[in-house]
Amino acid sequence: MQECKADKAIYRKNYLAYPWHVKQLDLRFVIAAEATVVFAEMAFEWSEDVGGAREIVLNGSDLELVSLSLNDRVLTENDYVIEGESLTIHDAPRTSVLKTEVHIHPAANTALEGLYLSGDFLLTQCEAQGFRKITWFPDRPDVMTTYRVTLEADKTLFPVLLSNGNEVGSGEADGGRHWVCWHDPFPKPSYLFALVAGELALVEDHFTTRSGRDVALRIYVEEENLDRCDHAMESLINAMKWDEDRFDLEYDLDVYHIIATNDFNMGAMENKSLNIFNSKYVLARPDTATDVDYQGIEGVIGHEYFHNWTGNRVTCQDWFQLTLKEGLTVFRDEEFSADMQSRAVKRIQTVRDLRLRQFPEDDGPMAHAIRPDRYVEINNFYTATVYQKGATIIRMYHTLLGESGFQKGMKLYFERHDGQAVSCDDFLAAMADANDTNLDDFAHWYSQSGTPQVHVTDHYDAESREYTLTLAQSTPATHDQPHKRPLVLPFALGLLSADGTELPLQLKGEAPGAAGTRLLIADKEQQTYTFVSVSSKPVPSLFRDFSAPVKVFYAYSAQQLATLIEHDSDAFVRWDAAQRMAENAILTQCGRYAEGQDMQLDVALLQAFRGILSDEKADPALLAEAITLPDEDYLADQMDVVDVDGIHAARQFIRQGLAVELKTLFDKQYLSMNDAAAYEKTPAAMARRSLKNICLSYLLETEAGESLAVAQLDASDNMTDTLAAIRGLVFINSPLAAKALAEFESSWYGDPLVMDKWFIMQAIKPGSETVNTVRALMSHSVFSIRNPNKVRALIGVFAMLNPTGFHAADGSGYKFHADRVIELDPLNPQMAARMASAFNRWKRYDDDRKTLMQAELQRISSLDKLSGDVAEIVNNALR
Ligand code: 7ML
Ligand code: ZN
Repeated sequence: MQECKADKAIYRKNYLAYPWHVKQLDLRFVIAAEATVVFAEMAFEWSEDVGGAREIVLNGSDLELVSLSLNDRVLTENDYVIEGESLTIHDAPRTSVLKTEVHIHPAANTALEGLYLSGDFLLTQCEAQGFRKITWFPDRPDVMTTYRVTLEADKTLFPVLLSNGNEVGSGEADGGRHWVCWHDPFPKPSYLFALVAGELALVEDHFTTRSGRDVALRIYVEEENLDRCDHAMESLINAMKWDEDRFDLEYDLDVYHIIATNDFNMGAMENKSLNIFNSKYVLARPDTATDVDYQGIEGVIGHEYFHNWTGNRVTCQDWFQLTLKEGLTVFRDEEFSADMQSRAVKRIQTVRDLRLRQFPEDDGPMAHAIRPDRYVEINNFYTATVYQKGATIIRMYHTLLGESGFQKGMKLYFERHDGQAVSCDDFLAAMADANDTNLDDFAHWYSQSGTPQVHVTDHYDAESREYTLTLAQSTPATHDQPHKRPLVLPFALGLLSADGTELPLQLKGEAPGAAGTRLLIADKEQQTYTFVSVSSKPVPSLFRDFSAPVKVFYAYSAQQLATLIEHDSDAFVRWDAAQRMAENAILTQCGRYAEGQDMQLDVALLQAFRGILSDEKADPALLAEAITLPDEDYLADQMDVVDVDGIHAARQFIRQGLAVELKTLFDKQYLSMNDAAAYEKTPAAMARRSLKNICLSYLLETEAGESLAVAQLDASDNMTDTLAAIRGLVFINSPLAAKALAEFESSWYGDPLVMDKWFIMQAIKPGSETVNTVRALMSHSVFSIRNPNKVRALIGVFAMLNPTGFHAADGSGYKFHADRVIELDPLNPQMAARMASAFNRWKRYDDDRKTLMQAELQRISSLDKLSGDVAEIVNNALR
């Protein structure tokens, strides 16, 4: 099995341009849920400059081929070869018009890739390789053409018929049928094709672009969701305006469509002028969606909109270049959110997420560079590495070149490549050329996997008033790359005096400079900086704003961390110092727990939290971040052998200790944030709710907590406060939790998105009993293994966000989860593979757990009919 999958690997170095130019693609769909007929007509022209054998190779998967003709001659089985997912026609004329007819079966499509059914309507998902499930075509991103699409269907069942571009015709047909024709003037790769057909309700607004183009903005949803589209529409308008103001990029068509569906494997999809969204990232009303949901919608609406330039106008040459569009677009959506909300809070959340999800990936069996060199199943490479780490690499260009240098690079990138499918090298070249600089060394960030470690040491000489700082960087070997080289690290540094004043940074040999952050470039294995005229032993403030995606090691004393927490000018460093202090405290107690000793509350941490909580001028959202303890998974990542129960016990012990000791302060902050004001969705109101609810979570560790939560629940006029209260009751095992959950269930039974939250609250509850709850909830009438949001809410959350549940010592969590992977695989391989990755880090646990997880991985791997998706994940994990 392992060998046969390895044979199917695709290598970046084998890239060959497609030897044909496709001048135009005409598609006609005769739509019905059970069987849809697809007629395609494509005009091929031989590209002299590419050469090679004059054969036409097309991709197709699960297609019922009805007919195939070349230049109006019907081809028989002797004229072409179908092998696996490709169809080859030999010796095609230099100008070839190919016509095909295929039948496909949307209602039977449970993989949610290609054309499929969601509720009563049909829709498509083509990225990365779903178009081949719709019709035979060169389904690769470097084949771009213009699409003309005619959709024909029953008018009652499918009143709305949408595809990319502009509507160019419509009419009635016999038998209560109708048709609509769409034309997209921009050449695009097949992965950006989309169609939607069904009965959908519409919310409409419009946007006038800077040059005066009036764009119709239409959000299509199921009728009952019409009152939940305001925030998505507002976010879209903000995104359109922001891209003009910040990136000088304007929208290029007269319509922009967004469709919300409950059945979607991912977050959303940027199909040209016809974005398709998981309803989670569109629908919101204060009583149904939390502040985090509102922020998620703003970010994802922005993300998909920004793809119109970074992804659609300029796309990827091949799928190895995925980060070209994704890393860049994530960077853009992060900046959009930072400009809309609080920049500092956004940065902290981004870094927390990177450390929690991407760092472990970079140290596991699926470690890969942001531009990988090989893959078996491309769907497995829509990863935190390609997206989030990719975005940090774009951010480093920005840090190195500055906003104006970066924008110059973007401008040149579009000047050179608008309308093309290009590579990461082309992006780098545009950045370098526009700034008249050489970025060749920086390019290694694209090809090297693993998280660099930076060990920092320093020395202060009171007599000479010299301070030397040494950075030693190294990247541990990963499964794919045994040898690593030093990378270019933008190193933003500040120095504080012991009393917290910012010191000037004057390198030896330089004239005196100003105090503040200084950007240095560390690109060698070891680098030493000597600063002169340093008045006292400084506290180094390292990698301000997380200027490079590295793990920083420096032996901070508790006193130094306290100085940074209290005084540093960089909000990220203040937060990071508090996280470090909490991490040290928890891991120390975890060690004591393992030795059977009593745990103790760390005095420095208590003191630091007292200081943080007493700050009445700070942004409440930043305060909330500062008092959020590191996640259990993050803490696990810092141990050589993960002690699941020890981490949980120690973190809980510290939480409770802080709650008891600082109860007065938590109370005070809670009360001052808990003004009786009516719900508002402003950043300021969201910030206040975030601090209020983190305070509540601490107060729930004290006796007074339960009644506070109940009062909050009764008074709540929004989902953020409601959920925080119920989650808290569930978490502390309150006898009132069951009633709260039951009431929540009966209020929201008919609402799929809200019911996801109900499943999550139960799946996330710590402890080895939760597997039984989760198993029982699978029989709940609202649960369906076919629905990705439900699978993520119940099964994904249990396996990935509930360490003490999933890693129960008896292996019950593992067995349950492996059964789910096996159950999902034939239905939806992409989702099954995502779920299977929960076992990826099995080698980091104790021997008993290792044995249990390995056995489950082997059980999955030995199945007869395993998808390539799951096989790649599981075989990598076992290797
Ligand atoms: C990232 C997406 C996919 C997969 C969306 C699917 C997308 C591919 C698609 C950031 C914000 C929102 C969604 C995603 C995401 C995994 C993550 N092209 O636009 O990248
Ligand atoms: Zn994207």
